[in-house]
Amino acid sequence: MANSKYAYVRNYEIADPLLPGCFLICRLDGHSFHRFSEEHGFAKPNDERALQLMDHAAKDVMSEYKDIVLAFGESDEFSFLLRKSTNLYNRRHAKILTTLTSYFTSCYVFHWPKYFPDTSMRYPPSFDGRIVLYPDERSIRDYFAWRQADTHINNLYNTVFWALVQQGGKTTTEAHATLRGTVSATKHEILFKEFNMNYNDVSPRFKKGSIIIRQVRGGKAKTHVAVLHCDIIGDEFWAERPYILAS
Ligand code: DGT
Ligand code: MG
Ligand code: MG
Ligand code: MG
Ligand code: MG
Repeated sequence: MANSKYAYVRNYEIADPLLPGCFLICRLDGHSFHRFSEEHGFAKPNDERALQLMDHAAKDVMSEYKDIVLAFGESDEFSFLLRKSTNLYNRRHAKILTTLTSYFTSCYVFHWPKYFPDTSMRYPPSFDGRIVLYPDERSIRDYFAWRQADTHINNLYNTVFWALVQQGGKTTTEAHATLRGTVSATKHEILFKEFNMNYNDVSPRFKKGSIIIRQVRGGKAKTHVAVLHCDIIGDEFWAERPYILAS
């Protein structure tokens, strides 16, 4: 009663439902991780601990939100696919986006000491987030292909770039200049000829990113989440797991 003359303000809250029948992809990305990675001494080009921490936070998100059927991570980002018929929080845009983003961020901070036992956090990290709706299976497959192709392109560039700097004694400006306009075959060749490095031997985690799926354990109804570093662009991944896009 006492509140009733104020309650009209509630009417200013506008509903923000996400279109039904569409797949949802929520992508989170570390805010200013160029700085965060520098300040916390991440190894270049890839810090295994930092990537494992990202995977751990993403696994926690998937364990908490059962409607996430697939996740893909690289660098400071993670993408989560929610099944197209999800009714999570009645498909309220802000509710889904903010809870996933804040839960991921909390898990990242919560697990930090496990992966960086000798480095205390110098300031609190944050992640931005967005949700994009996709209408069909083709666009979902192309979305994940886009992210994994990005992983590969960036990793090849960064691997050669840091080899030129760390082992080749070039400045960062010189290394950028050396790589400007080079095709992928040339980058492979520089690695092999100048640094005796075969790109094929680079860890699949760095080349392919992290794919997180649900797996059924021993025929029981119980599922657990598993991290893979495999190809997601070709048909095989999807043909083996038709359930990912089925519901
Ligand atoms: P943003 O996302 O617009 O707020 O800005 P940034 O700085 O987060 O830029 P972004 O997300 O495009 O690029 C990711 C940054 O994170 C990039 O500067 C390199 C850094 N980073 C990510 N993973 C690693 C790693 O494993 N090792 C190192 N050294 N740096 C990393
Ligand atoms: Mg970022
Ligand atoms: Mg950016
Ligand atoms: Mg990023
Ligand atoms: Mg409340």
